[in-house]
Amino acid sequence: MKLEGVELRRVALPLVTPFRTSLGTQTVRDALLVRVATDEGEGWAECAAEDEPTYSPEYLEGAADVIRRFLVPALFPIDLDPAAVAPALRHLRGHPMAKSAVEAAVLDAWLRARGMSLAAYLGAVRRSLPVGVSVGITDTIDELLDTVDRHLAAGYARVKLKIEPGWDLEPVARVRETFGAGVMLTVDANTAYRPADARHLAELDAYGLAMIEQPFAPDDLHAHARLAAMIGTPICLDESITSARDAVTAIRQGACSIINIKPGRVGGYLEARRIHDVATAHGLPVWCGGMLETGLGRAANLALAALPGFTLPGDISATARYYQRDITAPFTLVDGELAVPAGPGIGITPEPSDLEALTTATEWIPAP
Ligand code: OSB
Ligand code: MG
Repeated sequence: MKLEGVELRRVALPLVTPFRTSLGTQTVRDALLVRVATDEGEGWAECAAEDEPTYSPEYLEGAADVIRRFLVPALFPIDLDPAAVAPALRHLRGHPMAKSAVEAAVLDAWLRARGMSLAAYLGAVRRSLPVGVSVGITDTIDELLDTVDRHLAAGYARVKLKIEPGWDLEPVARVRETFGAGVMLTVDANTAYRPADARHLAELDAYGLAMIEQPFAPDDLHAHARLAAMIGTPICLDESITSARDAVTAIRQGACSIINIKPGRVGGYLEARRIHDVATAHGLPVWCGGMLETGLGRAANLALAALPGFTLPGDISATARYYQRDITAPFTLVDGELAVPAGPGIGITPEPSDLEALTTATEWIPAP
């Protein structure tokens, strides 16, 4: 398959409610879409990079720049197939979200041309999945309880509360006492704590959480291993894991017993599958994280999350939890589950009128 050109498209999707985490507050998802044009047809993907480099060092304009200047030029000369993309980009350091988007668009085009779904290609074993919801920090506990109540009524299988110093034990205690022991409840700190906070975090052990996600800095595996040894609640790593090799290192060090896999963070769906494979081989459950994706990213994440080792509900919520208007047809919960797209490639394409209405800029990168 030969690359003929690449379109980079910026879209802006207002969130239905502001999403506040220890990293900041988002009211709009500015996203970067990648459309590859090849001699066998086109493919679409979404870059996970956010507007600002807070969750990850990558950011939207930086990702667009590295795709335009380095990634796409490295792909024009080669005979493209999905497995050839990462090796062709390996000499370019870092930028996993940019690389993941380009690889995912090639995957979509290549699979579409072959009539195969991404789910089937990756090795999916389920046609629909129970999913979770990530609940931002709110101004008041009452507002949090109302939000959680709505999500549980909608059928979500797991609730994740964003926490930070000053918003941890009390919201967790109140959610647990309001909704009972039967609710699968987790917390995500997005690196907001210091190693000296370990004793405080250990108090979360009282609330039967299914995991504590990424309390400490991405490069501090040791602090996570120390906390893991102090408490019974499983530790899950998100920001710390950027490759299958990182996953093995973290597992060997006892820094986590669960991994949140985000394809963008780890450089693509193929590396994501390798992390799934090594985690499963070590007996760890994994789940698919989210980056407030549009329908394009959500479709591909559902395919990944249908692999057998994804035994915990992911941050892949219904469209209505994020956006009033998306660039694709909406994903809806049916009996608490989302369907895994079964059509060729990622199984969905943008709706032209929605795409046009939400687009803020486009750019065409032609063959040299
Ligand atoms: O840490 O999981 C995270 C969103 C943006 C950046 C980081 C994270 C998140 C979420 C949202 O928690 C998950 C979702 O897309 O539903
Ligand atoms: Mg997280």
